[in-house]
Amino acid sequence: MSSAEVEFPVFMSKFRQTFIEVFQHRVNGSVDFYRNFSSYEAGFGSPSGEFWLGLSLMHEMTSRTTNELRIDIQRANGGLGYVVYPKFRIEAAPTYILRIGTKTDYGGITSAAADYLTQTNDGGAVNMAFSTFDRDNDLRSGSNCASSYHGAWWYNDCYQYANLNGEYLTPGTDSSSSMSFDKHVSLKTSRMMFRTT
Ligand SMILES: [Ca+2]
Repeated sequence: MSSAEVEFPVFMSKFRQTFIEVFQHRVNGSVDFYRNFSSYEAGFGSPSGEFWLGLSLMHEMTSRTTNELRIDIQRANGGLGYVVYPKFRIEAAPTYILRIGTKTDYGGITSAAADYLTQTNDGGAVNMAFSTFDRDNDLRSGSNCASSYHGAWWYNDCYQYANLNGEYLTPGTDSSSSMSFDKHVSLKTSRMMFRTT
């Protein structure tokens, strides 16, 4: 056995214990998140600032391992919230369907709000395809949720209340097209990440 074959499993073990991949981060509205489907597929922005990693890479990174999703939010008043979902996976192109299980942990938001993403009706994002203003994969007939709410998301018909790629407005602004998570109020920051479990 070569040394490379011996060392590889050790490296993987360390990797799996410490690896956290942030795939969405917004802090000040400096990057425009109202983008087309190919932008969301390829990713945009900078990891040192605001960015979206890209659906193609997210699929590659979640398709061979078991991962959990964590979402961190900060409100206009500085209040923090988070929620964790198991079994996070992004399905393959062309629609990049979102898979997650029922929440395993949460704080700073209500239990009911932590379940909005996993509702299978009434606007839940789970099992939905990804939509942008130029790619209507949502369940609302006659209009495009991404266009209606200035976002890009796993829209259902259309959403409640998670719209984390919505418009960055002055934090605290009451708006259904804003960067929001548990109510129609614009957040100050948003961070979405996953790790292998
Ligand atoms: Ca539609």
